[in-house]
Amino acid sequence: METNKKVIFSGIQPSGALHLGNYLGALRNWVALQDEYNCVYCVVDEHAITVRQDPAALRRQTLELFAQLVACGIDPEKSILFIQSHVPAHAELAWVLNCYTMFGELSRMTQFKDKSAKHADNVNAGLFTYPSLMAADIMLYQADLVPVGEDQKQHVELTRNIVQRFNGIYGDVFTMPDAYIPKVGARVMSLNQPDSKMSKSIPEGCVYLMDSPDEIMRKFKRAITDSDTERCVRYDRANKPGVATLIDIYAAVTGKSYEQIEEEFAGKGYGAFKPAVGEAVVELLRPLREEATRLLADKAYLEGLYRAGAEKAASIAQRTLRKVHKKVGFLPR
Ligand code: ATP
Ligand code: LTN
Repeated sequence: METNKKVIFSGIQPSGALHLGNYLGALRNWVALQDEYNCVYCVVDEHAITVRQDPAALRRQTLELFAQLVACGIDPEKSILFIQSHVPAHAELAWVLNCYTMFGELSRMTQFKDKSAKHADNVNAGLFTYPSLMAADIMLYQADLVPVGEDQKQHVELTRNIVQRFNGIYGDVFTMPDAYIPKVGARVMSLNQPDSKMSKSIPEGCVYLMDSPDEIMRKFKRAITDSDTERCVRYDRANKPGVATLIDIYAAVTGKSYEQIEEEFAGKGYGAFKPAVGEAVVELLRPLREEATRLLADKAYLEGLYRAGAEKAASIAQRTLRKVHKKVGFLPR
């Protein structure tokens, strides 16, 4: 890694297919930041098993996600791209950090509360300590910035607390990271439940990167708008949440402001607006889907990429882990 550049770290779970929320909220930034920073990007399969996964499906989704990240523009020559379980230092540092993370802190995490309500039959210790593994991911690479969607802000805040606590005891071991949240696209909402974030757990309202153009158009045509009689394209999140969701997506995809969008569709109604948003998304995703399909046909090439990525990641991670082991008082190997 070049020494004069700041470090970026981010991760994404292979727990399902990549969707428009992931792309606009996080991935697009991952790509944009590659020239200016030393970027380290990770497919976090260890995080994914905090909820039950089918092993064959997890393997397939991990490879597919890896290919999709490359297709979206993560360049393995510029950035380090790897799979979390291939670098054992993540699990090793997470154990140490668990001993510097408080039960009360973890209990306050909204993702833990949400996921333990959703998976009430499997509230396992990994789901609870998930944020210490995420902190380990970030801290191993001494990351300055963590590009994520709004929902992950609380986890980055917790990481900051752990850094402060650890450094307070042992001196300057870790860099203090900051969350990097985009201005548009930070929280893409579900097309059919506009008060929930777009998520693979609500598949009807979720547009996947690999959806066919027909499927994307179908989802946008069925998107919830509202029943007011004026049927006018105007941004009003409180009273017209469905329309606001579509305007937000259109703004994030085209770069237009709310005012420009309202003007563009003045007097046209939802019948024209919904397919226009659909078409913009189809064109955004088309080249990404085609490139991912092409890459997935060459498994040997992808294997070569993730092996090389893990090697580069491990050498940085190992350096931090050795330092930590020394600080906490483990005998050197
Ligand atoms: P899901 O809710 O679909 O299970 P997730 O948040 O559990 O998604 P990841 O796939 O790990 O899981 O998310 C990867 C990145 O995408 C994170 O940075 C997250 O903040 C971002 N992200 C996820 N959903 C959205 C959304 N609807 N809008 C904006 N960003 C999002
Ligand atoms: N918790 C995140 C995924 C994640 C991550 C990370 C993001 C795991 N480790 C490190 C940024 C940095 C999620 O659920 N989206």
